Amino acid sequence: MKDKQIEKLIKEEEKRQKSVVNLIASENIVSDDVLKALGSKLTNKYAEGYPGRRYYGGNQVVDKVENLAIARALKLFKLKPTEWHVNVQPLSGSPANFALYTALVPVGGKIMGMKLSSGGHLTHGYPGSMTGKLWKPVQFELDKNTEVIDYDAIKKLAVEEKPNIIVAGFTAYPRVVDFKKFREIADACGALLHVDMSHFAGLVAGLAYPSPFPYADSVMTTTHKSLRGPRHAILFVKKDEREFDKKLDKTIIPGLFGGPHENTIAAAAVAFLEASKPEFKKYAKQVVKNARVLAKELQKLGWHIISGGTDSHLILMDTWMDGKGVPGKIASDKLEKAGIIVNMNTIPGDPRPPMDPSGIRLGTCAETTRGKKESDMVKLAVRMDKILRGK
Ligand code: DSN
Repeated sequence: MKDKQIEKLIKEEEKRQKSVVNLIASENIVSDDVLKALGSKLTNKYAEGYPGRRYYGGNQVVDKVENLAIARALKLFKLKPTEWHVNVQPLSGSPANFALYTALVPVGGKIMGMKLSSGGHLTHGYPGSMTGKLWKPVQFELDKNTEVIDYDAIKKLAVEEKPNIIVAGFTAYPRVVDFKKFREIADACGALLHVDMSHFAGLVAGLAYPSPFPYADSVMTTTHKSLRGPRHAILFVKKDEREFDKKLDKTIIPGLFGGPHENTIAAAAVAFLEASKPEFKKYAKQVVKNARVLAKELQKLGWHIISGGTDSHLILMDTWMDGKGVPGKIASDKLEKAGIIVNMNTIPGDPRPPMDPSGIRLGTCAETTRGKKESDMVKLAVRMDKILRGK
């Protein structure tokens, strides 16, 4: 590079990434092909509109790129183009969820989702997010004893509150979500069911986690977490007489976004192809196996693992344990000093504040990409335990 300052910083970051154990549940390590597409000259092109209907000239090639991304996204999740529509233009997860609500929920309507401190997301109706300001939020929490979703309690709340849309999905919930039950709840109160599968999309593609598609009206995923693609998002809506496809496309452009990032769309298409290969199924299964072993070993060493384990790539660990351990921020700092990167996280019903919570969140996507197996997780748990206990 001619820009030596940026070149130096890129190298510095590459070195940092190589030298640490990455347990950030929402991160992964992309292939060189994904990087090549991201850094390609596709970034030079303006392409407002959709394939065959662009505002600018010269879009013959990027039309093919976007159509390929659309076809691969549908194929990856085994969806018929007659039944599902996908928009591959959203720039990331939060604006994608915002676009979906804008398209399908009248402003002032109600969005029901999991509370952030229980493992939801800002865009699932957190009062500080625009999704909790422009729409009325209805938030549900986990069962305090079992630390898992209480479907009966959610149904009761949904029938009382009658939300326009229910969001099923999480950023810090380790268990399988029963999408069929969420469908029944949505039907019981006349709501739409939107699934945010950003965290587990790669596991769905790799058949290591249940698919939400048989039950949802709409599905959003980022492409950079378990799916191992670029920093991006895509939105699926059911294709039927409700015309969600038309409403969504109009909301994306001209409603909210300008020109799509065709280099990123190409990189997402690369990731969709990679995720459709048999090796990716092995990868997804290994991600879950590794997370299960890490959770079990940490539990054996005396740590409180929320919900007693995991069914996914994600572990929520209570490091504070009512004063018997260390707060999440200190735990995260101690681990980072020793070369293990995690993020502090609230735990369900956390007595501590969000910026100094009781726990940490762990995930096995990145380290499984690096080839780590169950035996590595056993060693990692012992190492983490020693660091956290200051042994
Ligand atoms: N920040 C992401 C995560 O870490 O889960 C969600 O937006």
